Amino acid sequence: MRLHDGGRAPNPRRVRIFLAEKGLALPLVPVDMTKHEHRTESFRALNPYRGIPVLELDDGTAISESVAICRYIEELHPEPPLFGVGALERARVEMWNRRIEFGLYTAVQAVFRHSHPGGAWLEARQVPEWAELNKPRVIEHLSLLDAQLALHPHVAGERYSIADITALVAVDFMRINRTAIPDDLKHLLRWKAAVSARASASA
Ligand SMILES: N[C@@H](CCC(=O)N[C@@H](CS)C(=O)NCC(=O)O)C(=O)O
Repeated sequence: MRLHDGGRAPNPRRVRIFLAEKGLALPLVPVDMTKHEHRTESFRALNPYRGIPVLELDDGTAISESVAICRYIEELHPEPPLFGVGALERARVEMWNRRIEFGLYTAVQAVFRHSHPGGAWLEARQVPEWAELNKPRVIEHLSLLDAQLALHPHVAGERYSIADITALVAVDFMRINRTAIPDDLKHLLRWKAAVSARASASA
């Protein structure tokens, strides 16, 4: 099994952190997006959607989509559980992971892809207005997360989960846009310090 990885790209980092939390190390195959290595015919054979990460199994089966890869790893290595335990906790982890991915992460990504020079080649055309419209959405999603973290130590509740991983990757990705967590979001800042101190955060 090996992971087609992308260095500083956020989605591969989600899987690397997940693996680190499980205490697993997989061989990494570097894919240099700046050299368009994910757009070659050989990569397209692995993932026609041309995104990283991709988990390649020993028989050549390719699994893409970060959450699908993490679910596969979770099935093989259930401890520690990162998708929740029991029906309610699993639903909460799913809810928060989707909220963060489709809310905060998507907004941060839109700002990057439509305003940062490094995002230009990823889009057919950068639309700076779309970046501007997404900047307040980032702050709105951070505030929603802060409200949740006022009540719970972790994003989906009492236990560290994949939702914390997605949130950390999204928050760290804000750096490229020079967006900081507002000082008044104290709960979010407390959570960020705690999850960043975990060994997995350096993955
Ligand atoms: N939904 C996919 C997204 C994969 C994705 O878009 N990855 C980015 C890197 S973070 C990528 O490969 N982008 C290449 C492109 O947009 O051309 C996942 O969760 O893995």
